[in-house]
Parts: sequence; structure tokens; C-alpha cells
Amino acid sequence: MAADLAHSWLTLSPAVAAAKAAGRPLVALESTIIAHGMPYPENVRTAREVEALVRDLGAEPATIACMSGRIRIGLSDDDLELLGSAAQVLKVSRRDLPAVLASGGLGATTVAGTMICAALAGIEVFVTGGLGGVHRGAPETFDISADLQELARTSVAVVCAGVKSILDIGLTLEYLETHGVPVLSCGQDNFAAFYTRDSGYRADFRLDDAADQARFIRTKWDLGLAGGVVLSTPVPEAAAMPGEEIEALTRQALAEAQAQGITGKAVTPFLLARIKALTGGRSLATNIALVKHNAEVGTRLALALAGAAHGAGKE
Ligand code: PSU
Ligand code: MN
Repeated sequence: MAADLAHSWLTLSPAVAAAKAAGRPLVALESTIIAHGMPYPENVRTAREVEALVRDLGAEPATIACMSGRIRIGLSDDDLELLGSAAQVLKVSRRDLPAVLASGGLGATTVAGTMICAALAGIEVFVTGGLGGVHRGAPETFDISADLQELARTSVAVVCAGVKSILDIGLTLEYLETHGVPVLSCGQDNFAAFYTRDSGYRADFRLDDAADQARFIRTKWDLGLAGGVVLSTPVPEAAAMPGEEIEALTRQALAEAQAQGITGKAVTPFLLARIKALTGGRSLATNIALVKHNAEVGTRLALALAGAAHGAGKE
């Protein structure tokens, strides 16, 4: 059967398998942020700290990547080290999954790639930094991240600090609305903008409490409304960057990308790397702080979802 065939590609780590057997909640974590989103060795250290945070709060972390022809759900310390330090790591979105598995290469999964693998493993909550989205200039370039289509079809809740302003945030939210993907916000009315707290756009629904978030998500899926839910939570105040500075650097990075003819899957990593360099590394501290905060919010959600009742219940 198709589902069993797909499952035959999964390898669960011993810790993830034990948590699953015991019915303990799991939290999926992505690997593109490790391989392509942060420099070594901060990437590996952050990945380990985020895993420890999830575990301390009572769930089991499952960092996801493709290694030696397997979808790995839960990585060892050595795996994290390899992903964070290897010279050649493929960036794996929906399109790239068959290539990396068939070839046996080393692949870091994007939001879209991680959602697919998490859903296969039966994991409902996935914590990341920022989503991909509709790029500025997309009306000409057609550059819209596959993350958005994945949110439209794959039933995983994705906890993030919004999207970076390298993207057109307004168009990203329009796209999600068109595809029926609810955008929840925790802690404020507006959608977050990764390095800064406020994108200037309202999220669809503000739900600060994990139990309320879980009830919303459970209700969506109970109704047979397949697809993801975005839960946005802003970077902690003390770690946020000045908005004008980020906007100026973003414009510069975008101009450089255009001048150098950067296209396709290289666009996002190029912009991330340039902004990191242009901020003299300060953006990295913001990035680390927001991922850790997302992990807290996501773990609370995973615990709440594990206890959230199905169905409308009886009066
Ligand atoms: N945005 C970030 N940090 C990231 C990414 C996006 O702020 O690390 C990564 C995620 O893995 C996301 C991917 O899924 O980039 C999107 O790439 P693309 O735009 O090529 O779809
Ligand atoms: Mn793209």
C-alpha cells in the first residue's frame, strides 16, 4: 500500500521510537536552518540547545534530515555535527526529496520537506525559524516558496517567528488565505516579521493560550480540512533588531541578488547569508533567540494537542 511504502523510507531514532511507543508528544525540527541558515559551529550548538529545550519542557525533539537514502526522524549528536559542518548538503524541498533519497546523498529539509516527513512520521507540530513565502517581485519572477503549497496540503502545525521581510509579507498572507491556511498569532495581534516583532499585518486569529491553539487546530483537522496551520510568535523584545536597519540591508541584499543573477532555490540562502554578513553577525543572535522561543511555544502546543479532545463533545 502507498502509505506503507512511504513509511518504509523512515528511520526513527531510538529516542523518537521510544517516545512514540510511550505516547509522548513529539516536536519536529528542520535541518535547512542548520545546514544553510546558520554558520558552523553556532548552528550545531543551537540545534542541540533547541533539542534540549524541547526535552526539558516534556516533549521529544525529532530533527529531520535525509541521510544515506533514509528519511531520518531524530538525529544523533554526530548526525547534527555532520549536517552542520559538511561542505555539500542538498537543500531538500518537495521537489528534491526523491533525488536525495534515490541518490543516498546528504540533505537538509526545508519547511516543506520537513512537513512532508513529519506528517509521514505522525508528528503534528513542527518548530522552525521563518517560513519561505512570496518573494518581492514575484509577479515577474514567479518566485513563491514551495513551503506555501505544502502548508495548503500537509496537516502539520508550523511554529515560526513569521517570515523575513526579504519576502513580500502582504502577498505571502494573501497566498495563505487563498489556500485556506489559517495564520494564528501568539502574544500579539500582528503577524511577526522574524528579525522584528511586527510585520504591520494582522494575523488571522490571535490565540495566546496553547490549549486554545490546540482546540483550533484539532477542530480544523477533525473537520477534514487537511493542510497546515501557521502559528506565529514574535522574537523576544530584547533580541529584536531595528526595523529600519533590516529594511535597508534587505534592499541592498535584494539588489545584489538581482545584479548577480541569483535564481531558484539559491535565492533564499543567498539573501540570508548576505543579511547575516551585512549585520556583522548580529542577526545571528536574533535568529538563535527566536528559534529557542519558537521551540518553547511549539512544545507547549504539542503538549496541549496531545491532550486536546477530538470532536464537538456533548452539551
Ligand atoms: N527563511 C528563513 N530562514 C530559513 C529559511 C527561510 O528565515 O532558514 C529556509 C527554510 O528552510 C525554508 C526555506 O523552508 O529557506 C525556503 O526556501 P525557498 O524560498 O527556496 O523555498
Ligand atoms: Mn524560491
